[in-house]
Amino acid sequence: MPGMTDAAPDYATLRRIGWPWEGPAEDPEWQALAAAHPGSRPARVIEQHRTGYVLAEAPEVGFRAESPPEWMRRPVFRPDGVPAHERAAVGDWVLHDGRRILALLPRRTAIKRAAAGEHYQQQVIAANVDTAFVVCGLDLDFNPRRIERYLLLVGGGGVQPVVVLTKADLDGANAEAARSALASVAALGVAVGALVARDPRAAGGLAPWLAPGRTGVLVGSSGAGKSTPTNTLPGQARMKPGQVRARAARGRHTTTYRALLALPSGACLIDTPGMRELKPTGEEELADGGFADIEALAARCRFNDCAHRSEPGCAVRAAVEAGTLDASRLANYLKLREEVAGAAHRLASRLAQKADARGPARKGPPRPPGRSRRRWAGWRPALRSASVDLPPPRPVRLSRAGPAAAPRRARRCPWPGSSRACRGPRSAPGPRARCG
Ligand SMILES: Nc1nc2c(ncn2[C@@H]2O[C@H](COP(=O)(O)OP(=O)(O)OP(=O)(O)O)[C@@H](O)[C@H]2O)c(=O)[nH]1
Ligand SMILES: [Mg+2]
Ligand SMILES: [Zn+2]
Repeated sequence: MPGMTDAAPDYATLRRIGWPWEGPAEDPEWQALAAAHPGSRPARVIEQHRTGYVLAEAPEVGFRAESPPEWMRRPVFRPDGVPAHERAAVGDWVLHDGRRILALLPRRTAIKRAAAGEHYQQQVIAANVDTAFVVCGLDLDFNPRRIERYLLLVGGGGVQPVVVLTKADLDGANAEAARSALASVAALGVAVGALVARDPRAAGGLAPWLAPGRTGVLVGSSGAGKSTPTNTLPGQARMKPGQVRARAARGRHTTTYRALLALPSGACLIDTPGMRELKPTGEEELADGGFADIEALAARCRFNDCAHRSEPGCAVRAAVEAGTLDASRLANYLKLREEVAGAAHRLASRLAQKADARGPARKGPPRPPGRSRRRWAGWRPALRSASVDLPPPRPVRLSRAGPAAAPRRARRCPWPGSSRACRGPRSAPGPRARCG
């Protein structure tokens, strides 16, 4: 906060908004940044507006902070520019001097999408989150293909997805039919639950994933019922009027910016505005994004480059014919695979341009930007609320492990020499090799 930069950070209080350690940062990259900014303090981004950020060092005590000058320029993939995804987003930890943000601390997870527009950009939807609640109404909003798209972006960011079907109370809502439409996703270990978001007990249904120190994010289309449970969370005051904008025509409130709420449980929950476009960034792995079963089948096709359309010996089409794979899910997989490949191509050419513009002074090829990490991915929540209709949490990985998973074919890494874990080219299933 302004004028408070000389006191040491209060880590016990920071922990209530998700600080990952008992005391000072234990991550060497965080330590190095702190050393580079003597006198700076860590804070979490709790609100992200078009005009700037609100940071917090404690629950419910936010303060506005200016962005670094280089973030005020148009985001570009140029040596002198900072692309959008390398700027802070809600959920990020930053270093500040009480007035201005000095540095963005490395993320452990990030849910990203490709930003709309002519030039390739990535937009961070939420950073440092453990669980993403993919909220979908059991009304006209219900669309398994759209949920699969969300799972690709969520799983691709190293975040555990949970599908939350709302409006189970509406006439015509058929939770059972919805569950069976999502059976393949549930079989990969994704919890799928239905609830009435308006029911005060609904928020309890999310509690198993909101243990102390954890951060969840609500994503889904506008009107799906993302904000409604945040108003009924135990001990949670209703959203302040300033946080929502009345949508007079339909008489409801639309969230207009991303905001992090510190819950009395010690967890954090990020509410986001509804998203219309969900384009992959090109960094996603389809196997981690809810298609591990199809990727495993694809490894058994006769041809390495099988397009799963009309080739002989295609194990994927055989599964459709045998009735074990839904044809529309396969069509969605093929569409998303093409989008991921297209985005990966655009990303690679942006990185190459950036490296060229830097000139020969820089050693080695470019690093993939802002790659999310899974450093703390092994966590499993232990709590379970009895009053709701959500199954218990399951492990993070969406891939089907064990003998069912076919061996992946090795391919060359597009970013050799990178110190980050490389996930291989995105256009087809590949190994999670470490570059070197
Ligand atoms: N009947 C019923 N209505 C619900 C339920 N959940 C949400 N609603 C209603 O749906 C409308 C939209 O809910 P919100 O929670 O504001 O939706 P949102 O996903 O936050 O929407 P955006 O902020 O625009 O992205 C409100 O009028 C809610 O009262 C539910 O489970 N059952
Ligand atoms: Mg909302
Ligand atoms: Zn095939």
